[in-house]
Amino acid sequence: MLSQKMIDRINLQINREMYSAYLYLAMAAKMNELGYTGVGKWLTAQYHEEMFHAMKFAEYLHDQNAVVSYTKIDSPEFKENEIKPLFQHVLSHEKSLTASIREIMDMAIAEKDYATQILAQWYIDEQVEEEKNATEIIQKIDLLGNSPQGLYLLDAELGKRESSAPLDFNKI
Ligand code: OFO
Repeated sequence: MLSQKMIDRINLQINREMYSAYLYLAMAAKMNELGYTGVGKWLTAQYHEEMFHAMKFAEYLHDQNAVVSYTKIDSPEFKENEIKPLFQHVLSHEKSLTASIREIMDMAIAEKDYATQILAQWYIDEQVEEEKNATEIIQKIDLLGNSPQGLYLLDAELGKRESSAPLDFNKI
């Protein structure tokens, strides 16, 4: 059984994951508008990943007989309309999510809540991957010298990404 404090904190995290999904969807729209449809596809896949993260937390609350609260999602905020600053924003956003997940782990450890520790560990591992993905894209942009030809090739490569997020959350 989860503490009310933990239930509230996981519900807050669900909102943060959904905000992340919304942010990446808005970024995808901007990139598509600018003709970077490969980057748009990558960001849309990222949107699906974030929705999966939100739904995984919601399913966990259901499994623990706790109430899921879906609260207001803020409007996505970003102003970047170039590839490199955009991915720098993605990376810093992912770092903020990592810090947020670590708070859940810290709380779970303090409460001796072993089930939530195992769940939080899944997200901690996922965050290593998410930060790595954004970092590698920034490195590639630097290697290509941020040139138009390089960005064209990068756009084509990023457009190959398919979301691996499962969409069959039938309990939610
Ligand atoms: Fe991109 O991360 Fe969710 O948690």
